[in-house]
Amino acid sequence: MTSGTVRLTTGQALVRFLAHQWTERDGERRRLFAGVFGIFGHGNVAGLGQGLLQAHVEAVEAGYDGEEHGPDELPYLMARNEQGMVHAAVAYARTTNRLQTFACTASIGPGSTNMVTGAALATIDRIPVLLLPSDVFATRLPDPVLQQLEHPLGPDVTVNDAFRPVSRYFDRIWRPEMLLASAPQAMRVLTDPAETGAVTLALPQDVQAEAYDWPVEFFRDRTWHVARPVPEPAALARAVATIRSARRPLLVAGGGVVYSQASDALRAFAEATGIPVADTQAGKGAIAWDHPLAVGGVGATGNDAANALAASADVVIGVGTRWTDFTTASHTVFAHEDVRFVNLNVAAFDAAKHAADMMVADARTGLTALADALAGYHPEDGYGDEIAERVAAWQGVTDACYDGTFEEAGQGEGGDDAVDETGAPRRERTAMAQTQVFGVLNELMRPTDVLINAAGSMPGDLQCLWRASSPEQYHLEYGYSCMGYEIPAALGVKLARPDATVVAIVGDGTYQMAPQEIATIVSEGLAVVLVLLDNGGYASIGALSESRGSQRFGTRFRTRNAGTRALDGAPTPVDLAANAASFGVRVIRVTTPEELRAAYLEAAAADETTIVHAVTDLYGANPPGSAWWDVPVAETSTLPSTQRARAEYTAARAAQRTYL
Ligand SMILES: Cc1ncc(C[n+]2csc(CCOP(=O)(O)OP(=O)(O)O)c2C)c(N)n1
Ligand SMILES: [Mg+2]
Repeated sequence: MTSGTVRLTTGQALVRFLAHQWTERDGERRRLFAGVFGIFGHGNVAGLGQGLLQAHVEAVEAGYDGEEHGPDELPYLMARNEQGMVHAAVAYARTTNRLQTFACTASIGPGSTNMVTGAALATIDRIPVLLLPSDVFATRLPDPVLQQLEHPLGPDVTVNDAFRPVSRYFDRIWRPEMLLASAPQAMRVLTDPAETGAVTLALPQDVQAEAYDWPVEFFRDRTWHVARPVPEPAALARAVATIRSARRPLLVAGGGVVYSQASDALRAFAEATGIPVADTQAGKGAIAWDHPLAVGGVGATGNDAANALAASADVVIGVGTRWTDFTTASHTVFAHEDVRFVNLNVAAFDAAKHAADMMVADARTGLTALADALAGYHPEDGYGDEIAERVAAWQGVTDACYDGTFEEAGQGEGGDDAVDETGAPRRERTAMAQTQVFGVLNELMRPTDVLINAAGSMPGDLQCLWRASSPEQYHLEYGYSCMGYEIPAALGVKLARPDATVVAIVGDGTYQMAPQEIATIVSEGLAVVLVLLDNGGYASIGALSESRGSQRFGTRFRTRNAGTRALDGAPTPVDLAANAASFGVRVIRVTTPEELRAAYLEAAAADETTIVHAVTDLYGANPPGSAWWDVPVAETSTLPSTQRARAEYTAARAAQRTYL
């Protein structure tokens, strides 16, 4: 046993502690922290910032050459926006199946609260990330300091209390020695698959610089064993009894299947039982798209085949899914009168949803146990043929969407498409449909490459169209569907998978919201591919607005029209490709699938970041929808468009179930 103490500041001690944390699962050991993202300000420059510098300098002096960093050192990456750095950390953690992550250090006040959105995303998506917002003086001697809230009812409340509801663990380190108790608990939550999410340690700026005599033991290497909980026998027996009673079962694979690396177990389960597998945004690719029992995306943005099977399923087995409204089509897609749920989830919270038979266990161990216990079981006769027929029909639709013939095949016909809600002509479809972009990418991307997206009209199209050949190929952030995730996520994924071609699909709305981390990507010398879909507005919200009677109000990038006083003037002349080029990256402009194909091949082969600027059509064509999403429409209105939409809404809501 090591004994004695070492005198370090809180900042220095935290760096050393974090550098010595490891995870282990299935016998493989990894550093829990690949490094620290940060942006310095007065809150952390002299505290944690000094600690990071000192660890680096000492490692260099000790002869660590940079290939392998020093044992007490954490590599530092300078971000451009605090929200972006949390996204990058989340993307890294997700890519490593939650076995590794980054810490993020920010200054007091705005630097810290800029991370709140990232914290919410991490917690909702169940992805580990350690947030280290700086905080006001513990001593309060110089109060009020720059950027201090001064809450009138409680001086111990600071802006960082905004992290509490979006963190799975929150503490404020008012004294250095509080770290001795709190830091290990923070590590426990980060590495617990059932509890993980954003973990926040708020660090008052004076405490960061304050010295303490730390027990040397605090800095020993510590390994966190990431659990694979096994199902309780009684819970397994209940689940098996329910599944054995099913004639038309359907399994829905969520992100938990991917994070548990349970693809082989899932495939074995499907093949042993003949139960088809649908997927959520986080679970897509858990089973390869061309497996005979893979039926693809289910729910509000799901495909016809999966949704038809969902509609008649008598037992629905959710594995590693949170059952969001997109997956359940707002509680309408599972429409069988007596539908029952079996939930296999490492988190009891998620397992309990929809009055399910709860199997609280790791996805891999749970699926293996289920497959064994279901020996001899099969769904009703003819189910397999029906699945094959439905999936084949949908693959025909996908082909047509990919090659751009889908619109001609049906959707473009009919009067409604020619005019908008005000009666004005709107469809001069001159640009490529984004589904054609996905067709090109799907054909060219390898199973080991990664496609990233989070918000806009793209997630819906991808959920029903993307043919994911591996779990790592499809990286959709759809728990928070946060505009601005995509570019920093490309950074995080590339750091985790340097050999993959990492492709982020970035809408023009998302690009304008948060392009900053391109600078970080460039300064780290990383080569990623960003495909910027420039359609002149919010295709997603525009279509939603129109369908809910709000006439695409405020969803196009147009200039103010002095005549109408609305934003329906000329298209805004902002040149996003030129803007992207200003980051010092290569930009290729494309307008056709053929140009895109050539640009992608060039970009994927390049050793620098490339932005492919693709002009796409704001109005689709999008794949046909087969399910509903609950977005309430104004109950009373003077606008006929809204009145019509309200009537449709009321009718659709009648199908909503409670699953109690
Ligand atoms: C941070 C954030 N703000 C607002 C939204 C709501 N929202 C969802 S999609 C969208 C528009 C996205 O526009 P763009 O990136 O151009 O994609 P497109 O809809 O054109 O495909 C908005 C505003 C969101 N998801 N995230
Ligand atoms: Mg757009």
